[in-house]
Amino acid sequence: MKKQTRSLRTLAALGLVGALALTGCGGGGESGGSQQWSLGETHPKDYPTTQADIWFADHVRERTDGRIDISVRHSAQLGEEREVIEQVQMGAAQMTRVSTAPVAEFVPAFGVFSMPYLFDDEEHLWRFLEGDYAQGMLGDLRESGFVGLAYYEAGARNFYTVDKPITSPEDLEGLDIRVIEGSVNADMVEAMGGSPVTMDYGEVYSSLETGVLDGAENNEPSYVSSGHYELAKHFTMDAHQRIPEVLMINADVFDSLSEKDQQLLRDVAQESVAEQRKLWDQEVEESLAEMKDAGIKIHDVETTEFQESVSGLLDEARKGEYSEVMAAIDEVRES
Ligand code: GTR
Repeated sequence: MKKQTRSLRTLAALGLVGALALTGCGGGGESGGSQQWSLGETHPKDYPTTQADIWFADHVRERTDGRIDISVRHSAQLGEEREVIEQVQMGAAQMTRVSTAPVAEFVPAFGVFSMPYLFDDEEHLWRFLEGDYAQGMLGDLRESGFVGLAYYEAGARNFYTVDKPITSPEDLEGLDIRVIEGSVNADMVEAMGGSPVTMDYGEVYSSLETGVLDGAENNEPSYVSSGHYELAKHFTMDAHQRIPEVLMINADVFDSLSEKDQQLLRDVAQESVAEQRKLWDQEVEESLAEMKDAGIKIHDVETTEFQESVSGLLDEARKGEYSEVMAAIDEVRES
């Protein structure tokens, strides 16, 4: 039943988006006509990523004199992240802003961003994201039909639970914890001793409500804006992951543009990063204030035990498929 509902929704989205794209696809040349694109976004309108998407769309529209007209379809109007990525891959939607976690299902190299305790802090993450290696990874998205335009900030992910507070990895034992798509995320919770449940973001609220889940994990802005804080009132500051977001476009759509417009899209996307990061910092502060007002029990924990519980996972990754990228991340740490 769930599957059927989901595929019907995808079909509806495809029909709608396909029609939208066709009305405007006058070749996208600079000789007139406008391209109408859809940009899929899971978060509500006032969320920092959505606001940055809108900033990007407004500046692209302005700087192309309306030749490229991007409509930001926020609040998961086009479906959950995985389906939206598929739509962009097929060209049914043109762009999306998603977490790099589900992108790993399409381009496995992106799974590295889900590795726990990979980055020391936000500064370490951004020194890596702004460097050649990570910028090159945006280009690697092409192997699956995308062009990556920019990374956005998504803070640190933390556990939150309905009944039992998590103060050490042992507390996760026997708990069903929702994880974001991408196998590394399930491996992480398993290594810590919990039972991972991979589930769409949009299903987490009702699953916390009905007891299908004992908890989930996310950054403060998502925890608050999704309403999960109304149901899971223990929030553990364990900062187990820093998974950046990515803004990407269908590669054929991108290739159909003039070189000038391609550069313009890249430039505006890179410029939107500063805007997104500024909004992000504000939103984290506001979310923490809302959490306090709502009486959320915030557990400040020592992360050593959490880190130790996943050290095997990291060691394996360092020797295996992520050896090169993790060496690059370590190098940035030491530089
Ligand atoms: C948020 C992220 C979303 C989505 C969500 C999730 O932090 O911004 O794109 O991936 O997490 O947990 O599914």
